Amino acid sequence: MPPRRIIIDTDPGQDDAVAILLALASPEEIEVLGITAVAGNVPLPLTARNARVVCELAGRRDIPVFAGCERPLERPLVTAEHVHGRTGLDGPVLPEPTMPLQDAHAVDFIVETLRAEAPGAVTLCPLGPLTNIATAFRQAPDIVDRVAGIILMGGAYFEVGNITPAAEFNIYVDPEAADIVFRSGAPLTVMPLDVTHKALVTRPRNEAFRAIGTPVGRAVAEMTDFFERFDKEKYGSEGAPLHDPCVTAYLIRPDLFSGRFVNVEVETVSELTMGMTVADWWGVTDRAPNATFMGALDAPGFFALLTERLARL
Ligand SMILES: [Ca+2]
Repeated sequence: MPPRRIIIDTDPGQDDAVAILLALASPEEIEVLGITAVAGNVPLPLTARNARVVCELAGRRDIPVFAGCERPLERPLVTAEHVHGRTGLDGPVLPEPTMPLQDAHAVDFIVETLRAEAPGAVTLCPLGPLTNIATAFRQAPDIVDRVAGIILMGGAYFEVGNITPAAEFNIYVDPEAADIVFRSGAPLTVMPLDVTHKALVTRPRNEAFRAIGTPVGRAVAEMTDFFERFDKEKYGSEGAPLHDPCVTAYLIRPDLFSGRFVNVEVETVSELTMGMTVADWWGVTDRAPNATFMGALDAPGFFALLTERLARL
């Protein structure tokens, strides 16, 4: 099998960083065509910076990085410095990037890449709010049928919300964009909190990253140290969830995940439940399935993969 050709759309974020590192460490399975930054965890100038920090950490200054939308389609931006720190990538001390940001807008890169490549050749991997993807679909509806698939981190059903009682952060920040993507007809694979809350960085897993003994291993251990403080306090769990790496791990080892192909719709009207992903897990409606909504994870297999791959960088 040739590697999957992907665009990573991201708002780094420590867990985005680990997701990107995993992709860059896995050239047999994944070819990263470009990284598109979006406003989310922190404002756009920082996510565009952080994406380049991560590429340079991986020794991949050749990856083109594009800046995209600086605010959601119809709402003011909500950020998450309370989780990710002031820079979005707090924890390790990493140098300011020197690789340039590309001149083109991220949305134009997404549109042009999908038009230039054969239909079904490019997979989109959104790790943040869906503003860039929805803007590309609105601007160029012809590209929707050319997308091989969208594998995204976002939403929740049984785990409900992490930014409001009902909504997961990525979907909550831009529910109108999420609604466009979930209704688009593109094949969707969703990594909701239901599965990412099973990818917990326990103390031994964090120590395994550190024990890699490389700058990448130490940086990942320090990043997970940082956001663990918040998550442990919030959830009382045994470690912080590594949300976004579920997306890139799925490209390498889909057998680590299982879920159901169901209908998922996004709440865009109710202030109380804004951004909730309403998944018809039990098939109680006749609404057509549109997404494979993951629920279970082989966590030991996931962390073994992550540690093995990060050690290559
Ligand atoms: Ca993210």
